[in-house]
Amino acid sequence: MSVKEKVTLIDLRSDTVTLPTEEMLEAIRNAKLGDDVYREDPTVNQLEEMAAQKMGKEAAMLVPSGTMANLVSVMANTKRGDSAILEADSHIYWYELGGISSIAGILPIPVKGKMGFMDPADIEAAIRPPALYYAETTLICIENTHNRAGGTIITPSQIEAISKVAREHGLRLYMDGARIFNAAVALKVDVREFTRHVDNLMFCLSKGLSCPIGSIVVGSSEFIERARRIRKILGGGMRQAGIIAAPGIIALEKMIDRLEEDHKNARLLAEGLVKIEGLHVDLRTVQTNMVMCDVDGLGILAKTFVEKLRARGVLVNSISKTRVRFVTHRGIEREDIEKALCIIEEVVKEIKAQK
Ligand code: TLP
Repeated sequence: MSVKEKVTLIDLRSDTVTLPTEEMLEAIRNAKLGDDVYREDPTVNQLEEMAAQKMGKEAAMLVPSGTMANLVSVMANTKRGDSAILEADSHIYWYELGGISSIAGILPIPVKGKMGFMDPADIEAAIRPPALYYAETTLICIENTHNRAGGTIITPSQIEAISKVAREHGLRLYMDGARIFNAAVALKVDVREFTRHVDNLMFCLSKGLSCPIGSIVVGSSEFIERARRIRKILGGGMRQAGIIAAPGIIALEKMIDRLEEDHKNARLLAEGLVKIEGLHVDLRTVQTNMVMCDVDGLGILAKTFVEKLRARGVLVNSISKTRVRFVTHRGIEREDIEKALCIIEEVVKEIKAQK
């Protein structure tokens, strides 16, 4: 393909596709490094301190991915043979290869939520108390924002209600906060409003915050010490990890507030999509940087819709037979949304014409 013919792709598959900023690349080049397994990488130490402070917890630990952050955290919160309550559409349950069962030895108890929020009464009903025949429930996991529900926010008061159940039953409460800053920015509250009700959490640097790699586990010093040993067993002990931490510091300093732009673009996209006959978007779920769109009304499979958009330069993911997920991020501007909407409208017209 010549340069002229090269089509510019509008990549709405995920905020994980974001590339690092020039400033991040510069910071990687200049990072002060050491061996982080000896806790001697000054850049990692700085990032971990910053993250703990920002989240209002005692300590933090850098890990390579969100998946490892969740697995390490579940392991550090439980013992093999325990059970953990999680939302039936949660990332841990759907997209992490069942690692909490195959590696952590945990029985997951899925509870169906509404827009990602599990009713505390349903959680309470799902708890398996200590008894000879039960896998004792020791952990509740929540996800915020909730990915499969469409980037929906579990509000601080909802978390508080769940934490009450956790406390009453002596369970730990963990939050997969991969996109917790999206929730904080959308509600215009300090992120600690969300974190203060949970025992520990993780968040991702590599999504809307635009870092190339990395997630951070946050909690009490004692929890993080345990998590460090588990990270090492899983092969996640990193050496000069300052090259990962350096852009993370910039992310925490400079990339949080701009998430609001992603939210505005997601709104714009959603409002455009609802006007296209045959597509369905539940606007109540469009709270942050995602839009879930049902294409059932077109009488085609989501994956066929995805292929047709791809052929026209718009990249999205299907998440079920009928649903397509759009995610906005730093690489997407208002004009990209407008262009994507035009293309989607044309594709829908073509599909209808073929019927
Ligand atoms: N989510 C990815 C895919 O795996 C689906 C995406 O494109 O959204 N928790 C949540 C809530 C996530 O959305 C993700 C990634 C993870 C954990 C895992 O993070 P990584 O990809 O760093 O292992």
